[in-house]
Amino acid sequence: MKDRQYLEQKAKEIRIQTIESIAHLGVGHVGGSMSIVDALAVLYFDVMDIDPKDPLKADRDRFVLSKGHGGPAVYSALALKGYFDVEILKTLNAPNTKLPSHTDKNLTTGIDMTTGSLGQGFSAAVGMAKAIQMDKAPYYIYTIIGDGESQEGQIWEAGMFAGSQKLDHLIAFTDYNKMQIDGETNDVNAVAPLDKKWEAFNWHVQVIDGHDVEAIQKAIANAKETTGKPSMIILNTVKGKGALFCEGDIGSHNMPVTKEMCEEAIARLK
Ligand SMILES: Cc1ncc(C[n+]2csc(CCOP(=O)(O)OP(=O)(O)O)c2C)c(N)n1
Ligand SMILES: [Mg+2]
Repeated sequence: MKDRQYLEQKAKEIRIQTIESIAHLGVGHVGGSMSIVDALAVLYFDVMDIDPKDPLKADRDRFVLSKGHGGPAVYSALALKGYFDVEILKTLNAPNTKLPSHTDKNLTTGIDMTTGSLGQGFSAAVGMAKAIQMDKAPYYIYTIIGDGESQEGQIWEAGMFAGSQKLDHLIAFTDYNKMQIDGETNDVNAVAPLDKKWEAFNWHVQVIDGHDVEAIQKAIANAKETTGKPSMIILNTVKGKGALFCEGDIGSHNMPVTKEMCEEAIARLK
């Protein structure tokens, strides 16, 4: 198990690369990328059984970013992990890029599912978890959904299936940043109480600080010990976490980022 200092350093590096790549393009999904960084640091640098030198090895753990617009943060984690050169991050969403704004398994080494249409990635993750169960395979499927995404009916259809099928190698996270594209999630279409909803669907539920790497490590360990149920780890997060110019702002969803904003935010992170 990696220690807090190491994982916080990795999270910082992912945040810096994410802001830099979005600033290089000039616009992007800062808010929903930055809120999942700590979970990504734990998954990619401590928990997941993956090998950047053998990205398609059969028994690897899988990660599905169902809220596919957070792609820039995943690309930063992949580059820092060694899947491809960090310089490639500068091609984010450029013409003919291998790093489109939303994750695409056919373009990017290390991406396990194409996502972006909210709700669909989660269904794919549930299907992968069913396959593991049928194969009696040892690995795990990790997935992150958004709180706004949780308004999609498809989430609950797939969630009901996973609970009833006892898919205990599925470990999901909700990025509960309380905001979506144009407002507060509970104003648009209230999702609370998320914990009780998932429990009612036969999921093992934990609610934690989504920016505390040790809490994330412990929750995943706890989820792995739970048999007969899929796990939902609700991450209380702040949209735009670590991006000085937009932390906690609804306007952080998809926004312009200038060189100056980038430099100031990175100086603050360091
Ligand atoms: C099916 C579908 N409807 C609408 C959109 C447009 N969209 C992209 S992100 C987003 C808001 C999602 O909110 P949330 O899941 O809370 O994301 P986060 O706060 O993490 O950015 C919307 C409506 C989409 N990608 N897919
Ligand atoms: Mg949200």
